[in-house]
Amino acid sequence: MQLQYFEADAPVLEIVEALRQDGAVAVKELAPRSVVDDVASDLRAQFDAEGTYAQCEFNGFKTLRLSSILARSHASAELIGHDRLLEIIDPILLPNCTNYRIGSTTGVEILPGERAQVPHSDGDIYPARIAGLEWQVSAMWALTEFTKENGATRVAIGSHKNLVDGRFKADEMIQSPMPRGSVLIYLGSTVHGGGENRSSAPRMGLVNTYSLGWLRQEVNQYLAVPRSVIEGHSEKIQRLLGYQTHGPYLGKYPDQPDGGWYLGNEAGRGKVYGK
Ligand SMILES: O=C(O)CCC(=O)C(=O)O
Ligand SMILES: [Fe+2]
Repeated sequence: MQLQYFEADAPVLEIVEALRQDGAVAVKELAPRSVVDDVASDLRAQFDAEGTYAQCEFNGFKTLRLSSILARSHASAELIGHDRLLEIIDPILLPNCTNYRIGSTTGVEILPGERAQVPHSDGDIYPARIAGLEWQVSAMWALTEFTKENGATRVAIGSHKNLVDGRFKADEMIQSPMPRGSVLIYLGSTVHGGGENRSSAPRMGLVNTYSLGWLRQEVNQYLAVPRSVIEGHSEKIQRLLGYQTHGPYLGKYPDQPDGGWYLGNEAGRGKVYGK
């Protein structure tokens, strides 16, 4: 079992085909170096100040985490709303929704001495399964280089096709070493987990999930990202965060026109992202 790696300018459809087939794919150095530098430096001190809140058996006790990244790093919007990444996600999610949105944005810094994270499928936050339908897609950006020694994410290739007793099962986990600025994309059903950090330096990543537009988002983004912050982001990011309806009716705000959104474009029957 091997993870397929693509260059940043590889044809989107080839990347999507690999993602569909294997349940995971890596795109090398997709992010501009300056954006990776900015996001990593925005988050670094915050990891130290607030990063222990989610420590537990599942996440480990030597891993720092940060949630609500758009509220912590303006530059993170360039990773979260990266056009090529969204072009890869579109054909996975848009057949089953009119638009999709961010479920969670999480900084993960695995410190030296951390053991491997419990293998899991991120889509298991939703308590049901429909064969062949993905609830969400995850994108893990390497903010430092990911190596086999420092805890590169482990993935079970093909596990998204291995549904046993209502859960996806992994036969074998492989690691996903990749240069800084690369992104590992995996389906909501794909079994994966953070790796063991046997090195002497932290491994920093940013993992964002994108879920079907008619699902409850993993994190309540309307509370997690203050309105004053979201107003400073682009329409694309506002829509991705959920400031739009799904189809004409779902998630309406009073007096909002069908299919519209209420930040920045009161009148808007603007295009639905991805259509
Ligand atoms: O840190 C990693 O490599 C994976 C993290 C992860 O799977 C998660 O937070 O759900
Ligand atoms: Fe995960």
